[in-house]
Amino acid sequence: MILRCGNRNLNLKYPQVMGILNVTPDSFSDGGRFSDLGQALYHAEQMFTQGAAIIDIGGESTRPGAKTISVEQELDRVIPVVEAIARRLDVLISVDTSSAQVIISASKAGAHIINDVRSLTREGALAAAASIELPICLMHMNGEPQSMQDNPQYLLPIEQDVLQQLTASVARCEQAGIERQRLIIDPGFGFGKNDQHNYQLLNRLEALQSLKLPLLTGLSRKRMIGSATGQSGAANRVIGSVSAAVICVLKGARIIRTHDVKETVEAMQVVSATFREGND
Ligand code: 7PJ
Repeated sequence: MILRCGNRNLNLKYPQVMGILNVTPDSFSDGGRFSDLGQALYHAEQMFTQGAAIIDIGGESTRPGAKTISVEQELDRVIPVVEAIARRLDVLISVDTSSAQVIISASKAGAHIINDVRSLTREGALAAAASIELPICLMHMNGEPQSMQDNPQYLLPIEQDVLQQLTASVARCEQAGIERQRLIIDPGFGFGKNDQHNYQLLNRLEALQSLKLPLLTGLSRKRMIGSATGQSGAANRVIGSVSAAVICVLKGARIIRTHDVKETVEAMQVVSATFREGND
């Protein structure tokens, strides 16, 4: 129920909102507007004021077809932002990275959570994660970002594939010395999944509760939202995204990753008010 994040605690009895801070020049939904340090800090402060418990900083775009960047470029983009936020805001800092060097440097710079869409499969990432003491988010992905949306296929029902892959990732982490209580799981909406896969997964999301680990979901402004609402522009997908976030939380998710913090926090306040009157 309480996740230890470095020197801080995160209460997962109630849903918590993770605001997305992209420091990439090509992230699809905010188009690199926050690539400069001042802008990044301003956006982080705004999300904090709106009620984000966590700010998720990403320097490498994982959108389909995005260019890979060097570790040096990623460090240059991400670490100054981590340091600046750690100094100024009383918020948890998550770093969206797959690189061993960034994991280590982010931890030293004041990060509280590591969010790796590749689940520590890049060279050195597993050992890097074992050498620090922060929670790690492991995500399901089918394929690699470059090609994952080229006709994704599953042999098993999708939630079973997701559960199997996450179970294997968790076991691999435990074998490497990463304590189970440091792990967070994420089904990876949109990562090697077509619209039908994504909605089947959302419908059966409670299947992931069998791992008994904190569940994070990110559907914010994704294509699956547009495909249900007909909204092609990312900024017009807020209501659809918030609706999906509410479904996730009712099916067990406790961390919601979003671009739209104010709207998502309000929805989560209604969910929390409801949970508070429960018996558990
Ligand atoms: C996710 C993420 C997600 C986690 C991105 C986007 C694409 N990390 N990073 N879960 N998505 N843990 O925001 O549309 O779903 S990047």
